[in-house]
Amino acid sequence: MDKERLQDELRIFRDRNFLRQKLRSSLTVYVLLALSYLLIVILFVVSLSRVSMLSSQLNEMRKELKRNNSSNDFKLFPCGPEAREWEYFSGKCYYFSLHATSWQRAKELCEEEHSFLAIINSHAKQNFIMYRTRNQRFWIGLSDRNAEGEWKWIDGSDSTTGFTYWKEGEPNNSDQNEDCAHVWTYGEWNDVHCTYECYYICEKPAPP
Ligand SMILES: *[C@@H]1O[C@H](CO)[C@@H](O)[C@H](O)[C@H]1NC(C)=O
Ligand SMILES: *[C@@H]1O[C@H](CO)[C@@H](O)[C@H](O)[C@H]1NC(C)=O
Ligand SMILES: *[C@@H]1O[C@H](CO)[C@@H](O)[C@H](O)[C@H]1NC(C)=O
Ligand SMILES: [Ca+2]
Ligand SMILES: [Ca+2]
Repeated sequence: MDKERLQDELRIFRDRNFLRQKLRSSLTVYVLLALSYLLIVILFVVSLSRVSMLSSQLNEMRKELKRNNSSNDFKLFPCGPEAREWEYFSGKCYYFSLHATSWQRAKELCEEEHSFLAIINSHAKQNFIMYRTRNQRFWIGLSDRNAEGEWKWIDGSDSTTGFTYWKEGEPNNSDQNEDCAHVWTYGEWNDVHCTYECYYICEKPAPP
């Protein structure tokens, strides 16, 4: 009788022990699982930040390359690689039109491009324009529309006191109706009626 009870108690004790052990081991598994989740999360965050760092570095490099490229382009095209129809000369940009129009319309077209009809105030500029216009008629920013015989540049400056390059016998105000100036053969200037249609030259400062 006593022996049987002893054996029973022993069995209960063993079962309890077994249960405790089982509990302990599953706890360890949970802890390990939690730890590995944490590790994965940390690794993920770290690699994400590395990737974003790398991509921002790449972006910077790409920007620098672009900047380098565009500074090279600006050496070749000082008026801007996207505005190659503008020709650079001595700190200014010039546009030589491909269409003929009246002086007033030419003035407006230049203004639409944030520029103005060319002002020729030096021999160097006169030469540049002469070579470029090749004996064709091109409007310049010179007129006596406001007062007959008072030739003024489009910026208001008086042309009679500064550089001039009139063709001999010009301005002749033919038919009392020639108030706008253009360059012509040998780049020499002539007055003609302002509704005459010819090419035109726009001018603006070169970009910094
Ligand atoms: C850009 O040009 C500068 C010098 O002009 C040079 O030091 C730099 O390495 C260049 N950058 C790239 C990305 O080529
Ligand atoms: C820089 O210019 C070269 C050729 O001049 C071109 O092959 C390259 O794609 C350009 N790079 C960028 C970032 O614009
Ligand atoms: C006056 O100038 C015009 C050009 O604008 C020319 O055709 C004409 O022959 C000139 N007249 C005289 C008298 O020189
Ligand atoms: Ca006139
Ligand atoms: Ca004339």
